[in-house]
Amino acid sequence: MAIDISKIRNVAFIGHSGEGKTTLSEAFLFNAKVIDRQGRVDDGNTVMDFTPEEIAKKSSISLAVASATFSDGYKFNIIDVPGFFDFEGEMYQALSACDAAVIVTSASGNLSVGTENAIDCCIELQKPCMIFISGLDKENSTFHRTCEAIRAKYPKLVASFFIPSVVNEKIIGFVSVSSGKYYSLSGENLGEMPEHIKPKYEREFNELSEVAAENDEVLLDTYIERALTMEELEKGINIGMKTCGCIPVVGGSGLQNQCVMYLRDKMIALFPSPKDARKPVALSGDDYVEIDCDPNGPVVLHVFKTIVDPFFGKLSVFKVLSGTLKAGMTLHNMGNDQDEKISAIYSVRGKKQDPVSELCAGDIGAVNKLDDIRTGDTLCGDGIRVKLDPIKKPSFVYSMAVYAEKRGEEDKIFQGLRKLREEDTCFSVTKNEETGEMILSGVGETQLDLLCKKLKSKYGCSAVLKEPKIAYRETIKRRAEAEGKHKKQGGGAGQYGVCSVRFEPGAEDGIYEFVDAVVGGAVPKQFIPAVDKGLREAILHGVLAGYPMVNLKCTLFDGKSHPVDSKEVAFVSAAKLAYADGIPKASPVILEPIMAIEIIVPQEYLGDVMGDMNKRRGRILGTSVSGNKQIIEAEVPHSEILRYATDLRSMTQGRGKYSTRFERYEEVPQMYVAKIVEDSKKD
Ligand SMILES: Nc1nc2c(ncn2[C@@H]2O[C@H](COP(=O)(O)OP(=O)(O)OP(=O)(O)O)[C@@H](O)[C@H]2O)c(=O)[nH]1
Ligand SMILES: [Mg+2]
Repeated sequence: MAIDISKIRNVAFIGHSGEGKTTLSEAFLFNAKVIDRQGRVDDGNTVMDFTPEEIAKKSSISLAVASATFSDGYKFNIIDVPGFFDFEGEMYQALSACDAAVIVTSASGNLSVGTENAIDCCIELQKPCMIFISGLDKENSTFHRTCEAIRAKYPKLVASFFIPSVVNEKIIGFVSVSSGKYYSLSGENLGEMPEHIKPKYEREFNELSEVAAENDEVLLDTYIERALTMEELEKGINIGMKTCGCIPVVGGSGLQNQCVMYLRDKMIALFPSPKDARKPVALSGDDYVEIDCDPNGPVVLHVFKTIVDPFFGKLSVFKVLSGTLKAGMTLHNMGNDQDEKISAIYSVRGKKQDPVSELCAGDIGAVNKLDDIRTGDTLCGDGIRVKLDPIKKPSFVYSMAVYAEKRGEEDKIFQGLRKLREEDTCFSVTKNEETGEMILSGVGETQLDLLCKKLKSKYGCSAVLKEPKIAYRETIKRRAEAEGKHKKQGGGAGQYGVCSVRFEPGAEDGIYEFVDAVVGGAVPKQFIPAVDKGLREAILHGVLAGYPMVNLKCTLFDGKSHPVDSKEVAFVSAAKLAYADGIPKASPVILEPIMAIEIIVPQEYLGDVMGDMNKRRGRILGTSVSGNKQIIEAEVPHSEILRYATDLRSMTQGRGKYSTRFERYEEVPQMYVAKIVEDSKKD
């Protein structure tokens, strides 16, 4: 049956961890009769949390998709997004496919960080959104205080569409602020609203009118003069929805399936269909073009998620941006310039897939076993070649060195991580050439630990994470001279070479400079390169802790030779001896990498974060204001911020963000040298 695009809603459920997104998804799917029993996260039997890791953790780890068509023909593609900070990338992937978002928050009376981040993200991306205050069945829940806490932070944007009717501290029904109708928790119209709600209704209606009016100048003028009509109210809300100028708040309980159908109706009324949503833009040649959600247009798919299932293989989940995708079509993957034959198409329901013959523009589905398709790829049919920009990712600020528990399994781990990167694009594996370590960088500790668990369960190899080695370096601060003498004589062929070298700070290239200042052939011409070679080899290891030596100028100014026994090896060795003798006399020091760091925190954490930076030997370069956030620019030794991702999160309850880049090397203060030397010996 052909689907009416205007009846499709692609919606991401986002927000703080543990506040009810997966539970709400379950109620939603139950109401659409996609499942005949509502599972529970705590029982590990929900549609959306289906991986063994999610079931064990009782919390979502990666986004999950389920399509649900209600009997009235409305088709919802729900994307349940994990709320935990480390999985922020999943939210961006989900929002790249969804035309709107429901931000699920618990009725605790507070504005949680995850709720705030989700609202900010929707505002930034201009995604229409709505807030669902969940858990109203719980004893101490408070819709009112939670709504007020959100409203306090986002005045003139947030408007309640929902007034609970409470009797004996229990919610028995609610009034819809936009229509004034009174409903039971299961959605039956109960007629006239109770008398005691009327004053509250008046207040909320005015609040809603104000929010609506703020979105249009004419409406605002009207609102100042008189109350808005229902029509005007709707107009203001509709304009506001498009730009997050109106964020409706509704409530209910996912677990008890209360008011979930009201939420559904509001999603239908207030969220755009893919046709009415902001058009995606993509690069066509050198220009960006808008892509029309036209089922008769050329086919364009955008892959926003990859799931690697042990039974089903690789599943690439996409949104059809344009055209109608039919099984058997060949599409061109703009990611790798290859053609792919799409033999089968599926509609997704958590871990289950239902074959479908076609998917029209605006809809979401999946293809399987196409190994070369990656998250973020754009696939195009005949007559069009466009490419969407990469999906936004959080910064990979948390890095650990990854080792194989068993020697010889390094390659298995590397290959395993490569596979895991198909599913989780928010980490990288690089080799630090200087320290020789394999570095795993991601968003946070939980994510990296989880990757290790998956390496074990999926690929049978055990990885161990360690704090990465710091790429220290060594140099000298003073000038010193030394003689190196290599002498092996008596019995057979002898070896003889002596060289006098002056060591001083300052090399032209910042690392090493060799100057030949020998006069009168004290070191014969043909052996001078041997001295250079010996020194080049020597500087790979400093004399203090064995880190590479930098900024060293070596002047060969004298030496001795023997007509028969002088050989290249003798001068190579003599140079190394001169180095070993000379450098300790030249005030050697250890240098440490200094990182430039930019930290963004809400004003209230500024003092704590700056104080903490000082304790880490950080230097604050300046602070500035951006919206309601403070930006701190500082420089800090790399060794002091190895776990900063975790520390900043706990300092700011997850509200702080930061990024770093290598700035320069600086001398390590004397008091830390002994520890570095000791650690290097252990290695
Ligand atoms: N009483 C009650 N409990 C709820 C409700 N919604 C969720 N819970 C419980 O809260 C816990 C977390 O719910 P989830 O649905 O997993 O929360 P989530 O938002 O998906 O969490 P993450 O996946 O970690 O982001 C579970 O124990 C749920 O049973 C609700 O409406 N009422
Ligand atoms: Mg969840």
